[in-house]
Order: sequence, then C-alpha cells, then structure tokens
Amino acid sequence: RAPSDQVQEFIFRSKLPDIYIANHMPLTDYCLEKVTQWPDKVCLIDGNTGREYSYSEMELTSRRVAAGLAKIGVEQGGVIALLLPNCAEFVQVFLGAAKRGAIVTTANPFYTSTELEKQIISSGATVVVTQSRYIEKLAGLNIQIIVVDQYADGYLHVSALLEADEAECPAVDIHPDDIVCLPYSSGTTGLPKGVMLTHKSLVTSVAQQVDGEVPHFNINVEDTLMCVLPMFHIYSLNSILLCGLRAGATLVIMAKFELSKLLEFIQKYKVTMGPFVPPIVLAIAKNPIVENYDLSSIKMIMSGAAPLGKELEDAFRARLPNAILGQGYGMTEAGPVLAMSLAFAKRPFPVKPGSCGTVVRNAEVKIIDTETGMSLSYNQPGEICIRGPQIMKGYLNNPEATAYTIDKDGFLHTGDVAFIDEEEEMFIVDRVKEIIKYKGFQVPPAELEAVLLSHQQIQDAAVVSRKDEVAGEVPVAIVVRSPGCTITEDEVKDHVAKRVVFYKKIHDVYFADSIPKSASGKILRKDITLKF
Ligand code: 4UW
Repeated sequence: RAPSDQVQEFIFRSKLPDIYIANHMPLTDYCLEKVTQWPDKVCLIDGNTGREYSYSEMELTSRRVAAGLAKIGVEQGGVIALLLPNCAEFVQVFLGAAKRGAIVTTANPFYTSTELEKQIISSGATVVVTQSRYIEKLAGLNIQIIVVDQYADGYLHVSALLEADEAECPAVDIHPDDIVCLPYSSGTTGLPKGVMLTHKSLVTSVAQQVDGEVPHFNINVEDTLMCVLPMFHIYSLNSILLCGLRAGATLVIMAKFELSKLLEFIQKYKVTMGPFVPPIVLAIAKNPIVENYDLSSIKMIMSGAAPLGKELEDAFRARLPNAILGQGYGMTEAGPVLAMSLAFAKRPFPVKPGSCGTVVRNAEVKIIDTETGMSLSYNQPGEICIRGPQIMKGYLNNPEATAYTIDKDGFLHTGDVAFIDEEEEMFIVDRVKEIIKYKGFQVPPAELEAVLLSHQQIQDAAVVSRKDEVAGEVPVAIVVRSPGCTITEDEVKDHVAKRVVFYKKIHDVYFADSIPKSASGKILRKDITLKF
C-alpha cells in the first residue's frame, strides 16, 4: 500500500511519557532479569497439579531446558512447536527455547491433524512438545516428539530437557532481531501465516506495558494473575506470562476454562488480576454461582481479543463494583499490544466505557481514511495503524503479505476501524478485514472456504460472520451447489467439522445461486452480510 503524501500527519501517542526500553536483551534474560530480587517468590502455581514453582527454580530450569535442547540437536534458530494446554512445561520449555536462541511456534492442541500439519511444515519445526494424547495427530510427520506427561514408548520425555545439566547451557549470541516466537495468524486477509516476533518485539511490548516509573499496566510482586487464557495465543503469552514474569507476579495457571474452578482458584489463591475475554466476563457477570465465592481479592479485570459490549460492561461493574474493569487491544502482528486502558496504570486516568484503551508508550498510532489513506484527527473513524519496535518483523517466507501489512513508512495496518477521542481513548467501531473472532479465537474465512471448495458437490462458497451472544461471532457459510448436486446443510457442516478445530465449525449454511464478487474475483463479504 502506498503511504499517503499528506504533508501533516496526525499521530497519536500515549498520555504517559516514553521510557527507556532494554530491547537489546534476549527475551528470557529480560523477563527473568530481576529474579535475584525475589528468588523464593512463587512464580507459578499449576492449578492442574497444585505444584508451585519459585522464580529461582524457573530461572534454573530455563538454563537446563536450553542445555537439553542443544543436546538433542536443536540449533540456534531451530524451530520447536509447543502443542500444549496451559501447564508448567509450557512455560519451562518456552523460556528454555528462547534462552537457546531457538524459535517457538505455538498451536492449539485441539487442532486437527490437517491444521497441525500445515503449521508444522510451514514453520519448519523439527521438534514438537506435547501431551501423549495428541501424539496420534502427528502421525506421518517427520518430527521429533517430546512428551510432557507419561513416559511413552519410543518418544523422548520432557525430563530429558528439565533435568539436563545447566552447566551445558550453550552460550549463544542472540541478536535483538532474531525471531523468538512464531504464532500463526491470518492477519487482515487469507490463510494463517507465521508471524515473526523477535526478541526485540516481545521485550518492547512487555516493557511498554509494565516497565518505567509509571507503568501502563501496573502489576508487581504483590500480584497474582489468573492465567486461564491459553498461552498458545499471544494475548496470554505476552500480557499474562511474559508481563507477569517481568513484574515478579505469581501466575495461577489453568488448563481449561471452567467457571466454578476459576472462581475457586480466585478465592483460594487470592488472585488480584484477571485477564479475560468477553465470554468469561459474561460468565462472571451473569452466572448465579458467582455469588458463592469471595472474589474480593480481585483488583483488575482486563477484557480483550474481541469487542466487549456496553451492557455487559455495566452488568459486570454492578457485580464486582470494586474491581477496575478495562480493555486491552492487541493483534498478533502488532507484537501484540496496541492499546490498553489507562485505568490499569500506576497513576490511573478516568476512562470511558467501550474504550479499548490508549496507545502504549514508545509507539505511534495513525488512524487513516480507508479510501484515501490520509491520516485523520480526533473523533474520525478510520483504519488503525501502528509503528514501533514492538511490531512483527514480518510474515515468515511471505514478503507479499508482509508488504501488504507493513507500509513503507513502517506502519502496521490492522484492518480494525476506530476513532480516538480528545482524551486519547480509542474506540473500535468496525473491521475492514476478513477475520471472524469466536470467543477471541481467530476463524479465517479463507481457510474455511478452501475446505468447503474441497467438496466436489460445492461449486463456490463464502464464509462470513454472524453475531452471537455468547461467542461474539460465529462463522456461517453461503454455498453454491455444483450442477445437479443435492448436498444438504448437515453434510456441508459435517464436511467442515471433520477437518477443523471446534471453534471454526460452520453454524449455518445458506444455499445460493452465486457468490457476490468484485471484478477481480474478491468475495464481497459486506454485501453478503446485508442479506440476513
Ligand atoms: N476490542 C475489539 C478489543 C480487541 C479486539 C483484539 O488473535 P489476534 O491476532 O490477537 C489478539 C490479541 C489480543 C490481546 C493481546 C494482548 C493484550 O494485552 C490484550 O489485552 C486484552 C489483547 O486478539 O486478533 C486480533 C484482532 O482481534 C480483535 C481485533 O480485530 C484485532 O485486530 N481485537 N482486541 N479489545 N476487538
């Protein structure tokens, strides 16, 4: 995309001053930099097992894992796939791999083997760390499997990493622009792509949140963070795990969301901070069992990854009036955090409902007119673009998609439409990208369209979003049957359901004679949405 030749650009910045950011440091060293100040502090409580891990233990384990990885042949720059729900091993292997100078690609363990195969091949991963129950999904892949739970015949056990000799931790010269994390995201269009997040990107993003005299996201050694959102998604990985470690907080991790368990953990471990997504906020606001628990330890609740409705925000505040409720706004490619509520700051600002926050420090935001590319001033909605050392280096092996997303001036185009008001608060109002968000999870329409078109009775198809009270949005399909074919709605749904993870399932099928397309063959999704 050509940058506009506008003379005076409108650039939005944080209301907090810029800070010094130590983004020359490797990620693990940066996150664990202050461990000597709190060596015995509990770093992690694995809610699944009840086991606790101290900060010094975690730091030692990261060196052992780095040594173990080197020993099994993982080179600096090598790629490891983590296929795990939230568990202590996720954290240990992630930090150890980063210490090794390796790259971690994270995937949802519920992915089907087809989905996994695509990511493993595309990322170039040579090792996957997983639980024994997921091994069968990896059949046929040329990859070394490391199992974290029981010892399984023929597979390496994670103890080979956790119990390696830290004296053999290799000395590696990590460059700030080296990739450390490779999550997959479809971005503004098309299929999932590897998002190259470097040591510099992630260190910067964490620092933008929790570093400095007046942190934007005020968490510290006194805090206990609830880590129920999956760490394979960048929201949890960055804003809960990495920020929590840097700040010396305690993380309580849960493998899967279950409301009563979550409430029990909040009460038992006196959780102070809950980073959630709208469906969890909804459950806490509406479910009567919440009354049975003492949630008075909670100081802050953050919502993000999908829009939070105003009614829900009000209902939540009525239920937990003493907790600060605010939003964060992230996108994998943006490193990921673009904005966060200044109600979470060490010196909080008053904020308005519906806002997804104020841009983080050491970054610049532009709101551009989607037609002309001109940057807009206060209160005018346009596409949000962000520039700063935290954004991705680009998409792996995909210079076209990278150039489409990051312009020549270094601004990342988000595909989200928002305006910023005079108090520098951002309000997302629309989207000019394809992505559908089911409970905060990405559902890329192009991926489902390809699955639909692989059925011989389907001549053409489009997948669009429909609003849903619980999930936020669900994917629905418009299908054109091949001539003479009689495929039914259930058959279409089944065909897709067998091939994709549960949250990408098609909820409804509408049969049509044709799919509206532009002259260049692009599906006109907005035109389809208008029909129902
Ligand atoms: N309101 C409306 C929001 C919002 C939103 C995101 O799966 P991805 O690529 O990434 C994420 C990351 C979320 C995130 C990261 C770190 C963080 O601190 C935080 O705070 C809560 C959130 O979701 O999807 C990116 C897309 O998700 C939508 C938006 O369309 C964005 O481009 N999205 N947050 N508060 N929509």
